[in-house]
Amino acid sequence: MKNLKVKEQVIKFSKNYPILVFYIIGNFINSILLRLFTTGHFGFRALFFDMAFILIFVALSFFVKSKRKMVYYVLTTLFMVATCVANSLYYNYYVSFISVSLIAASAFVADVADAVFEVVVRPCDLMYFWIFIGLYIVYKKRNDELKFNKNYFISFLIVVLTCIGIGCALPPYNAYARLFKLWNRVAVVDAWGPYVYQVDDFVQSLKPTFNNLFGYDKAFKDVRDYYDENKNVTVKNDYTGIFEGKNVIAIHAESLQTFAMDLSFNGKEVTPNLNKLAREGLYFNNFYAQVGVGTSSDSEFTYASSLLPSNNGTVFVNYFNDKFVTIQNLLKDKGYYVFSMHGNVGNFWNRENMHLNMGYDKFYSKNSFVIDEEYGLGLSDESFFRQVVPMIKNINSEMDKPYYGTLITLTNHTPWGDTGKYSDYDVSMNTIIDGKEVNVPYLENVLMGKYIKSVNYMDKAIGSFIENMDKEGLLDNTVIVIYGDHDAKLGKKQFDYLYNYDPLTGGIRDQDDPKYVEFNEYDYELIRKVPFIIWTKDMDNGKTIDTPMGMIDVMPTLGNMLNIYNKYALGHDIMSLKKEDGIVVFKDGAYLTDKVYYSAKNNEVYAITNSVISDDYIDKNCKYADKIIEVSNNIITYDLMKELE
Ligand code: GP9
Ligand code: MN
Repeated sequence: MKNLKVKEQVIKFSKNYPILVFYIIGNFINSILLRLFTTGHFGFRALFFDMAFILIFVALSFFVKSKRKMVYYVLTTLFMVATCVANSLYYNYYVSFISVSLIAASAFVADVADAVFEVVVRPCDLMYFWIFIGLYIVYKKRNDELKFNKNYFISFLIVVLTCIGIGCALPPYNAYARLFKLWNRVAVVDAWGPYVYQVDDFVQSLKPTFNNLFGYDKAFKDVRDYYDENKNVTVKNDYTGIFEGKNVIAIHAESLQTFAMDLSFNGKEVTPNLNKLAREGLYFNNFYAQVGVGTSSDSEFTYASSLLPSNNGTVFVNYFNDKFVTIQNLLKDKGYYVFSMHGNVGNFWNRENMHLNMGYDKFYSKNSFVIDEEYGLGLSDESFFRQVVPMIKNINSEMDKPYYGTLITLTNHTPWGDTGKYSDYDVSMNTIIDGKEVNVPYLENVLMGKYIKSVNYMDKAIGSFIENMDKEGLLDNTVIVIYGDHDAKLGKKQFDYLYNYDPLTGGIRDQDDPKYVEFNEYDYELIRKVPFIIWTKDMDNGKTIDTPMGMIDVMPTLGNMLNIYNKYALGHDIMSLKKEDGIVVFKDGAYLTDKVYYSAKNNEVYAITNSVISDDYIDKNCKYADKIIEVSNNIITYDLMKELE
């Protein structure tokens, strides 16, 4: 009887207030669409929170004046639609959800907007706007008005509380921890829905502003306890001090991925120069960048400090005044001249401020160069490296001390639109069709092909740089370090072109084709590795190190060779680590060892070898990953190094 009454009430309400009903259903559908267009997860638990969120807006509308009500519906819908569109676009690029703390970094994202949009905009990303058309049509037909009605108001509150109650009772039970920590944004959207996520993100982004009000003492105690329990003891090994007092040139190679080094087209290697350096020097071939939204700048930060990037905003932009122990600062203390060089403007990623804080004596940015050739984001790598040699020569002769320099490349930045102007590297394929040798385009017309051409160009530029440095006698006492700063953000489909191109049809092979090469979502994660090479002119018998290693391990590994030591490093000296102890922790709680890739967003283990994996193994590494992320975030958010040092 009572049920019938409720049903009748709902029907009556729907008839009387079609705009409101459309508002509820429309925004609810959009939240589901967002999940389907991004993660593809339906998120049963999240449905209750989406509904509760929308109904809270409805309940609040009782307090809005009648004539403003429609404006209120439109504005709140705009907020929800903006959440959906922004996240939909963002997910395609970063495979995560957007953060308001990015607003501070948006200037840099805007600069690479061409790249973003070339890769990501799909019609479905804009589909959420349908709701405004619907609202308009319903409004034109019926301009109903919901006046304050105590019974309705209480009913809405009851439904809101019921939705929240049911949602909270459903698994996963670590959803609360994830909501508070906000490292794994995908899992937060899965469990709480996009609207709750966005509010959570907003509240969390205010945390740094109020960090003295809450959390400081606990964060400080946790971090101190961590270092007390995990004392970093220096372990001497065969590499300790081998480069002490030598000059170092570190090349930050934009978007250079390891897989490109393993490829050849028509008998020509893509990266003959890098391959030569890798063969002769120390080559870390199982190395991953650990970046967040700060991409290039995050990798610079993690390389230098052996901390993970921030989960709230970007260190270079939001925490550039914090104190950090870095390779640059430690070498400067040892009497080095420390500099960086980059053909882009100095304020990009706020480098002009952050580089000084990191310990660089000088940042030679765009205005230190003659801009005589521009591709993509700016000064071409060839011109950059050509101009850099005499600058280093000056430093070498004028400074009466060793130097450490970071050279940041630019041309290989997505979307490689200018490759036609600077590369004639051939990515077509000669093949036999019907007994005749024919040439088919293969990667000529796809993004993967442009990327390969561009990597070949960067390789050439680096090759000439090494040659010119040698001609000037600048390699005799100098260590060359090369690292790929992060993956190139090529979509998974591009790897289908690479591995599953069918020369007969010019398309991609079907999964049931016997020649189809399996390339799943985890293969895609694993192929994100980037190279890390340490080379000197006199090295002849090279060594390849395949221990899983992250950017966070560079400082302890290279540091040991230079005889500098950072007791707050969270990474390890890879030369002292057994292969089975290597672990790469990613910012969202995912990790990789020599046996597994653990996906935090899917809570799934992907086995890399045939060895049996125990639950204990997974748990232990999950705890370790969480701890490293937590300690890094606490140090950054609360500027703890000031206190610790
Ligand atoms: C530009 C550059 C690019 O100066 O380092 O930054 P990214 O978009 O790779 O973070
Ligand atoms: Mn970069």
